[in-house]
Amino acid sequence: MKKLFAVLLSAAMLFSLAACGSTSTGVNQPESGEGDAAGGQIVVGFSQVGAESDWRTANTESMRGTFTEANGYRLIFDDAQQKQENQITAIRNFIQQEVDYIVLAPIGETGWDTVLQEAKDVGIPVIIVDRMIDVSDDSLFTCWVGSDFRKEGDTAVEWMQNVLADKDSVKIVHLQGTIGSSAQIGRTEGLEAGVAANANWELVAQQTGEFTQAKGQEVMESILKQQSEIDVVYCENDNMAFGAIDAIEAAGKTVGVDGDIIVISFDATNAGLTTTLEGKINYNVECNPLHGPRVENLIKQLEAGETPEKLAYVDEEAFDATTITQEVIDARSY
Ligand code: GYE
Repeated sequence: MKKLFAVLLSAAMLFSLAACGSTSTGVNQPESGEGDAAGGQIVVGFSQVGAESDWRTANTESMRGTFTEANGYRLIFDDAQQKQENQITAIRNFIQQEVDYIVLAPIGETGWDTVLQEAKDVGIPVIIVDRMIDVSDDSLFTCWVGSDFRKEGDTAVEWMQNVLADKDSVKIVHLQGTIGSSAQIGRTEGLEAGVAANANWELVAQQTGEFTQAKGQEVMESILKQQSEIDVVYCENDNMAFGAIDAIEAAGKTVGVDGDIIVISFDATNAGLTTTLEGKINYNVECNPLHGPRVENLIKQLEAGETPEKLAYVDEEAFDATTITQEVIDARSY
C-alpha cells in the first residue's frame, strides 16, 4: 500500500514538472509576428491537398500569387501530400498560430467534423475551396467556393450522347480521380447516370488513377491487356488522360478525333487544351483552378463584416477538339 502511494506520488510530481516545463518553454506557442498581430497583415493558413496535377499546380500558384505581403497578407502554406491526417495536423497548427483565416482544399469529403469544431471553438473562420466537405453541421465552415463537379460530368455525358447516339454498343473505360474527393464523386455520378440512361453503353473497366499521369498510364496499361474492345476512355482529369493516351499509343492503338478510342477529359488546362487542339482529347470539360482572387474576395467580405454566400459555384465551359482554336488556349493562364 505504502509502495503504491509512493509510486502515485512520484508520478504526480513528474506530471506537474512536465506541465510546468511545457508552459515555461512555450512549446507550441505562436512565434512572434504570427497570428493577429502580424504587422497589420491578415494571416491565412492554407492547407493544400498536394501537387498531383497541373490543375493543382495552377491552383497553388493562384493562392500564392494572391496572398502576398504586397497585398497585405501572410500566407502559411501547407502541402498535405495527399494525406488527410496531414491536413488535420496543418489545421491544428494554424489554430495554434492563431491565424485569421483557415483555408482548406480538402482531399476527401468526410472526416472533418472534429478538427473544424476545434477551429470554430476558437472563432477562426474556415473557408473551403475547390472540393466540398460533408459535415454534420454546416456552421463548421464559413463558406465554400469551387466547381459543380456533377454538372461537369453531366456536360461530358451530354456530348457523348450526341456523338455516340447511332452506335449499337459503346464500351467505356473509366479512370477515376482520388476516391472520395468531390471531383471524383461528381464526375463519376455523371458518367454512371449516363450509363444507366443509355442501354447501348457499357462500363468495361472502372479504376482510380489518383488524378496523376503516372497512375493513369499504369492503370490504362493493365486495362488494355484485359480489354481488346474499347470505344471511349473517360478520364477524370487531364493528367490521367495524358497517361492513358501514352498507354493506348504504346499498345499500338490510336486516340482522338480520327482514332480508335475517344478520349474524354476534365480540367481543360493549357496542356489539356493543347492535346485537345491536337485532336487526341475529343472533349475537355473545364474546371477552373484560379481560386486565389475568389477566396480573397470572400475574406474581404468577412473583413467588412458582410456575410458571403455560403456556396459559390464557378462558371465553366467545355471544349470540343473539332471547334477549339489556338486563341482559346493562348487566352488562359493555366
Ligand atoms: O480536377 C484534378 C485535381 O479537385 C478540381 O483535383 C480538383 C481536381 C482536378 O487533381 O486535376
